[in-house]
Amino acid sequence: MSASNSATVEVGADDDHTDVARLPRIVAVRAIPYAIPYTKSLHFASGSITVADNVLVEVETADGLVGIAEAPPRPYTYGETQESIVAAVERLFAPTIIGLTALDREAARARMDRTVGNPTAKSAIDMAMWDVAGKATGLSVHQLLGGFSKSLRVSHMLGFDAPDAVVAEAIALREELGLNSFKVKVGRRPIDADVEVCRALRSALGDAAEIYIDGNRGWTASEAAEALRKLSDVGLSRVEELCPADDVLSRRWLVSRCAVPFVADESVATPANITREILSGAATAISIKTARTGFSNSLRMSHLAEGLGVEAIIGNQIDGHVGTICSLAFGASQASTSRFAAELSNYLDMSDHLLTEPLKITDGRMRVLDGPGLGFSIDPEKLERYRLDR
Ligand code: MUC
Ligand code: MG
Repeated sequence: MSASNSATVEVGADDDHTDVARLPRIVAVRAIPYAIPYTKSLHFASGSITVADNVLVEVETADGLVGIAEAPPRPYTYGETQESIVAAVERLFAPTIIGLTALDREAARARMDRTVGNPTAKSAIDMAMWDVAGKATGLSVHQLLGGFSKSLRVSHMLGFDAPDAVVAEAIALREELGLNSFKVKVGRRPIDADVEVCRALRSALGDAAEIYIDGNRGWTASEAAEALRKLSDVGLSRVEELCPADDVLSRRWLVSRCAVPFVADESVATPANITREILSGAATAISIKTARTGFSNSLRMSHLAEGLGVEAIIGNQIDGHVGTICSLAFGASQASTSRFAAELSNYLDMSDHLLTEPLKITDGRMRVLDGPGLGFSIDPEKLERYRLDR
């Protein structure tokens, strides 16, 4: 592509740039749907998960290196399904990515953004490109992203259940893995069911445990205000999406009365969303999920949060094992996201995984995998067993 005199500039990487990079070009982008059941399903105000029906995305370069990431379909959050992710990757995005190198991430982003939506499909491609760039250079993605810390404290998401069952789950996780940070799903009606769960958790776990809540837009602003009033002595560290961001004025009213950081999660799927939500008073902190912003946009999200002076927490898109590795690599790479417990552990509820080596949580922390790339390998026999396209 050459510079033109006209006002329009073509979107894409130019040939000079890719020659300088001297990385082999991408020759294939594949989408592999698979399904692994959960042993314990997760229920929350906007939906539930009983099976990890994710899509593994592979980006292959001319020298045979393969970068891998995965996309979790969350129709109740982004409108994507497993089938739509496969179609978007194969039909819309692969043709625009093939021919680029793994370092042409900005060109890839611009080309994919000609299509609106599809955040997890785009993000899986972005992260697979980072993985293959790491493999090509012999460096870990975590180092390439910033490499701030070697491990993260882990926080676990607790779904809807009776108080006794939620307490038993949290205690078991603390005893077995040293977890002491818990995000409790709320947003049920009447609000007292959730209030009781939080109270029971605090009394069972003691003052040292971190407890915070996520409403997934389930309550109105006034229901959320009432719940916060009833929970005022429980010691929540923060609250998340208690009511819809689209209830613009009542959400602002709620946030202005909230004594702890109010986290925007599904309302900040893009960097522009952050600017809008934070500057309009609709939130005072953000959740970063690599499943929806990949690594390239997650960097933008964390830098923007830093610039705006708000806290950024690594959230969990109910990630599978590959998604967890991506969240961990990114979260530990930045000083701002390393400060807080990251939501990394819900893969524990899956009945199996695709990796050659299982993930580990020790003393409540996860250590980043050494590279190159993201540092994991897929077990071909397991993939054969769980893939849905054969
Ligand atoms: C979360 O933090 O909200 C549930 C729905 C979704 O989009 O993500 C999960 C977890
Ligand atoms: Mg959330």
